[in-house]
Amino acid sequence: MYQAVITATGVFTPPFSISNDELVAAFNAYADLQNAAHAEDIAAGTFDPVPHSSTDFIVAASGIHSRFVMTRDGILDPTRLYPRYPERADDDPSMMAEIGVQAAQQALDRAGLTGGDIDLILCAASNMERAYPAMAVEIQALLGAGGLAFDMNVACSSATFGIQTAADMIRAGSVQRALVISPEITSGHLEWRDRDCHFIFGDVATAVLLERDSGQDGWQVLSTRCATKFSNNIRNNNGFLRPTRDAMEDRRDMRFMQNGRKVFKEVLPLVSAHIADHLEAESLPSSALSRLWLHQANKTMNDYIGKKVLGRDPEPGEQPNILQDYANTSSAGSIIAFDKYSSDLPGGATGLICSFGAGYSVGSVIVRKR
Ligand code: CO8
Repeated sequence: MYQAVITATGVFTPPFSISNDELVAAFNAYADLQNAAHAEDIAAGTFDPVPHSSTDFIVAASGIHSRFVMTRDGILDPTRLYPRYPERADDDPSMMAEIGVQAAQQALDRAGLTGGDIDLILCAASNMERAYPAMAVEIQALLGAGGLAFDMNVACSSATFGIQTAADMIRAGSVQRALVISPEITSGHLEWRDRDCHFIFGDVATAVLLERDSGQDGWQVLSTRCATKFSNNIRNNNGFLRPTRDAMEDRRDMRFMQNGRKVFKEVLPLVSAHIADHLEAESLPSSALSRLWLHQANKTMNDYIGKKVLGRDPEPGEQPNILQDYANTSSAGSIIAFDKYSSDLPGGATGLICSFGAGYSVGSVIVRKR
């Protein structure tokens, strides 16, 4: 059996960002407009006033300070509060393919390879821009890659599930070089008019290049473990049956929905136990881990998981967060952290990439630097 090694990663960061203050100002202006328009209904008790959001709450509850977006157009307009992405012609590259290719090209350049060297492309993300043809096949064509390509959707865990899939195919010998690409345009799916979640997400694309191990520099994939457990607490009801419904109005549940408090409570023990079991199965004590690259949803969650896994408070830099700048980028978060905070580690260092989210789903990847 062959082994897989991560030889490069790439991150495409969108050119625009929105600070909490800008986001909250737009949301509060929207709330004021709504409340003025429904003043009589509010007085009659038939309309609940829209409460203001606050930067202090967002920072304290999540650790997020700002987020990157593919456009600011529309998101900060209090009469709209959702982005404006013009429709593209069928022959133009889709948005997801376009940013996925940029992340992939960065990884290829770093490894000194070209698209033609790749024989597996996985587009692993929480949303696909269309049902078919697969985004991955479009990316394969744009990169000039060979072999095969397909899409995977495991919400926030898509990238780690993609790494396991690619590593398994490399181990089995069916492919030699794979790109796991996670373009996350969360801005198109987020409900910017709901103060409970309007601050959570940001846009980005990441790419992970895996190759059959032939002694190259990089991170050996020592072990992968993925698991799922059904929950309705993070849900989106959009899908191909939607046009068959009699009521066709734009429903709230067609975008991101979550019961954040329940997710927080239920996912923490699930993830902590998953990582502990994975390490035990590999006979690795947590003290063997030089770094944790965790899913980037919430700073308090990461602090808790880090402490639980290591059995002590993580030292500064041992469990790097990027969510303060990027917010939650769904499947891409742990890969951004890995991309930005791994090159300083010495040869022989062992680390763990872990993502978790809707499904519920948890994926962990134990890697060792060559
Ligand atoms: N400003 C001011 N007050 C607010 C705001 C706000 N913006 N929002 C809520 N409040 C109020 C609430 O109304 C509540 O008031 P009250 O106590 O009077 O009822 C109070 O503040 C506390 O609210 P919460 O209990 O909701 O606050 P929490 O401390 O639980 O923090 C979080 C909310 C940050 C959402 C937290 O619960 C959390 O991080 N949970 C985990 C979330 C998580 O990890 N989810 C994973 C989702 S990602 C995923 O799986 C991928 C999905 C697919 C991608 C989709 C792309 C878009």
